[in-house]
Amino acid sequence: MPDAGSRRDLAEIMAERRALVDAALDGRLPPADEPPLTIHQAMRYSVFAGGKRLRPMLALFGCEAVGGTLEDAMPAAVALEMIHTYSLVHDDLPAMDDDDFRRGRPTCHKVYGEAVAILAGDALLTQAFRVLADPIATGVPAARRLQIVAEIATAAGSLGMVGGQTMDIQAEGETLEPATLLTLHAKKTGALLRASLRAGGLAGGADDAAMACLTGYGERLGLAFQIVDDILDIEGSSAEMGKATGSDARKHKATYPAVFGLEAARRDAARLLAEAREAVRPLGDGGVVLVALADFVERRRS
Ligand code: GRG
Repeated sequence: MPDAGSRRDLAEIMAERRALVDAALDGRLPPADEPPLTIHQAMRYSVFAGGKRLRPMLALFGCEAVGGTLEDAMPAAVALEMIHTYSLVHDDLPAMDDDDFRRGRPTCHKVYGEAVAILAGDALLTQAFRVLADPIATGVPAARRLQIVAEIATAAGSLGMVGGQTMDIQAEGETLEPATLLTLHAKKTGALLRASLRAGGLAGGADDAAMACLTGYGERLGLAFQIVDDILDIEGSSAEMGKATGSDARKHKATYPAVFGLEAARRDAARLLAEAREAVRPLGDGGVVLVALADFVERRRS
């Protein structure tokens, strides 16, 4: 476990990376004064509403862990945050989770209406792939960039996040088998977190062994992140989370604590994060920030 000093270091590193990611997002989103104004303002409203920027961090740290540069991973980092934001905008719609608050602000459809929120999500997803396809944005070889596109598309689509969201909606009010819940979590939340690490590794030129380390870390961190999210929905404050808490129970959602119990949820999150730290130990010094990031996920309150 890193000491208080290395935790402070991680906070500083994350703040610095966050500023770079936000500047890159700003540069890759159409300006707010570009017609049609409403769609571009809605896209920016949701992207810049806050958020931890966890997926960009994973891509940047994954790339640096295998010897790549921040510039190598920045297109993937930007694309991943655009896709993640689109998923939140659509998830909050009345047809899905019907939430009024996200990232501490009224949700996109509350401000811009449902039609524009749907279109803002669509446009963020599309722009993500525009960023990945931009040849001038990076020195990463074209073959690697194609692998990154495939990696992220697979994770975001019906075999990954969209598939997990479909399972989630269909499971409302149902009692899920433990194995089905694990599949749902792996797809809905885990797939994009895993892809963030792998996209970073691909951008950084990782060999097979290093990719295996990042993949093992990403899979464990992804499930632990979702378990902690489920626990925070029970125990967290809505002020810290920036959205309503207690909504899983209200909506009879299949969650990890509901299926396995709260104590098992806490224990399993801790075990998975310990395994995640172990998975990147072979990367040596390169993996130190990823080890600290696992602590961040364990301690997070939002
Ligand atoms: C609508 C296609 C589609 C997918 C939605 C990710 C998702 C699928 C829904 C979000 C619902 C949810 C609360 C999932 C739990 C885990 C999760 C993804 C939390 C939000 O991610 P954070 O905590 O958010 O990284 P910030 O705001 O910090 O970026």
